[in-house]
Amino acid sequence: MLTQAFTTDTNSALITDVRLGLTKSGQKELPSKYLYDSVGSALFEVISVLPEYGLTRADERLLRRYSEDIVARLTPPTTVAELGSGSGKKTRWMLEALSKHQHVSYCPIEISRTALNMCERELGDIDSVSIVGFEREYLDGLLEVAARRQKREQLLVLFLGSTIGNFEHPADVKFLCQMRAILQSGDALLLGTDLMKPIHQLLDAYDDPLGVTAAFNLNLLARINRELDADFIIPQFEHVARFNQAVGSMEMHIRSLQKQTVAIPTADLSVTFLEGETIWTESSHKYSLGEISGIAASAGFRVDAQWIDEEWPFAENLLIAE
Ligand code: AVI
Repeated sequence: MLTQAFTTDTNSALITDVRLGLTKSGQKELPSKYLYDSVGSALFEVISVLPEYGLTRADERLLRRYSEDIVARLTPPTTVAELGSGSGKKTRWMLEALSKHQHVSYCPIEISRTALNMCERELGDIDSVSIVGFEREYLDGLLEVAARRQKREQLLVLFLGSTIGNFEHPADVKFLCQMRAILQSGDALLLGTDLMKPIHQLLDAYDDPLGVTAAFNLNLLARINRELDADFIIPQFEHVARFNQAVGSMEMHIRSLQKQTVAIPTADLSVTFLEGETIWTESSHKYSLGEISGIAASAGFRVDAQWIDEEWPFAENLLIAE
């Protein structure tokens, strides 16, 4: 049941980030969060069912198999906040397991209204679950959820799908620290992390033969055309996926196929691209188990339990705030 929604305006933030990212000296870049407008969110849903991209299915398998075990380790009553709920499909297993024991308040936090709507449609039928969506940046949303919690209620934060890997290190640790500062001791964080796997498998996953990931990436330029009235000619750019060995992350870039100048009137900007120059649009870190314990500890969490998918190396980590 959808009880309420809180909304915000992201357009001015997009203008600021486009200005900053495209006028930087050296590597141009755009924050990966802007990949998820309504077109991008729909394309990501398609990516998650591609045979080459096993991440989402691994996450789902673990939650389907182990949600009862995860719930058994919580200390109810528990309120659930989810950062970046996406379609909400994976969350069903957790909410169903938890709602066998208590009424559940579920607070998805998303900057995409489309994703929030999908999530509310997907999960709105579960008995004993009330949904309050927050159209917010993750930490702003979490602050609001934390402020509304009842005394003695445990907060369980779901941060699934290895979205943490999209924060470039050490921003991932900084983000976990900021999250920890909002939580109380004993609160829980269920953190999904994609694990390191053979590089050829990663390259296929991030540059699939159907070109869905390419469309997902290039949509960022199309979005800037739509929202900031820019004149990117999309076929003059191409999607690039590469593995950065030094940091253990997959990267997505958008490469300019020729020298060209693009006008972005709403941002009061004109940007020249050299032939072959790229815009860095996403990092996706692939963790080792040791690394996960390390980042958890430096952010003030202990690893309570881990569940690992063998088919597509991926870990679900239950972290408890110390
Ligand atoms: C959402 N995030 C964890 C995905 C990833 O794998 O890093 C986004 C994605 N980028 C390309 N394909 C999927």
